[in-house]
Amino acid sequence: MTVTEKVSKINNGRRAFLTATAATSAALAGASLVGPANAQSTSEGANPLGVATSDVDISSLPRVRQKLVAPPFAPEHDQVAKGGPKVVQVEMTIIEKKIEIDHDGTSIWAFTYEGTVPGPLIVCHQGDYIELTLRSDPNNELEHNVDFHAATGALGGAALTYVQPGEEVVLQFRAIKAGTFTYHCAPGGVMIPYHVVHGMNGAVMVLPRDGLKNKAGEPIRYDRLYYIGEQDFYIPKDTYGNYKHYDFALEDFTDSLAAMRTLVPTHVVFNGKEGALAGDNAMTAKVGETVMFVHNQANRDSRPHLIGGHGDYVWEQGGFDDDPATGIETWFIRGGSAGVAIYTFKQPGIYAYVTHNLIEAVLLGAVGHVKVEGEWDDALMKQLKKPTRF
Ligand SMILES: [Cu+2]
Repeated sequence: MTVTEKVSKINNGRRAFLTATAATSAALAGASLVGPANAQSTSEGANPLGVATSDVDISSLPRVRQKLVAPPFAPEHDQVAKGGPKVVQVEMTIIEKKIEIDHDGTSIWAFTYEGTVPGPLIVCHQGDYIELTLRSDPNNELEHNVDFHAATGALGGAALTYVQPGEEVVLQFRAIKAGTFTYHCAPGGVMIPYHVVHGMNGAVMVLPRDGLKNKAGEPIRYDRLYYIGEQDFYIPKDTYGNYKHYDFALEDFTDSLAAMRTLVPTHVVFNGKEGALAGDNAMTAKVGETVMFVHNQANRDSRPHLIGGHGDYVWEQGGFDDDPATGIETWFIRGGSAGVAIYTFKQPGIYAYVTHNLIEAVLLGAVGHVKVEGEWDDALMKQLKKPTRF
């Protein structure tokens, strides 16, 4: 079967998937880019600001352009919203590109939003509208789209964002839930997991308008934010057990599906490549600084743990309407979600940020570092005797 025939077959599979999904016929027939928020409003009722969604004249709202940045960083944003709801305009270009994923030069034809794995973090406040212009690079081979778990209806927007190479589409959705949410490509059928495990996922953070709070209602603020996208890869091997290399996107399709069916990843890495957040690429902080870690895993469960530190406040399911867990050691990120841990560093040194399946961390690559500067506090830890023969 040629690549074209394969794509055609896959697209037919996608249509079958869509017709089997209850949401779609109405969504596909009725949704337009002009009025989806209004159309949804009657069932949404009051929004968090006490304003019915149907009463919002979107065209009169302030429009702000958010410049997306490469992970592990976050776009500039206010932790407490200034003013009422806004339209937050973002642009993403889908780029298929060959990337190296480990120190041995193992490669994959990745499907990316904005050229990075994970795709960039988008930040807004609850009640804001996100207006996404999604483009597919003309040099791409495949059809792509995006399913925002932060969005409501039309398969998270997936049904309204299919783009072929060289096309662009504009989607607007209202961020009605506060929290961190995965987004990922979902073109249909087997192409959904195939694209997701080729790097095509990212996260949206929807902050409460009045900012984050602890259980007592006191404000929680952060000095830095790091955005970690954990990616499981399933790289096919040849008969000698060596990882295979491919010359173009989709060439790995049959081999890749066979590797995916094992459910055993060959690589579990942070930000697209073994070591992307370790050593010279370590995240940095200072003693006394409060750091937010946003951890996204679009496909598979994970157990983030900061070795030598804690999660002071953790929303492991990502929902900011819930009270954060406090003072915990390891948090659980369900596949298909993003969660948040906040920690105020108390000691200098190198911390390892891992998934505490330590086989995956050490053998498969899921290790990052946080390099923290500052004064050591003997009251918290002190070596009372150096190693000596007893
Ligand atoms: Cu895709």
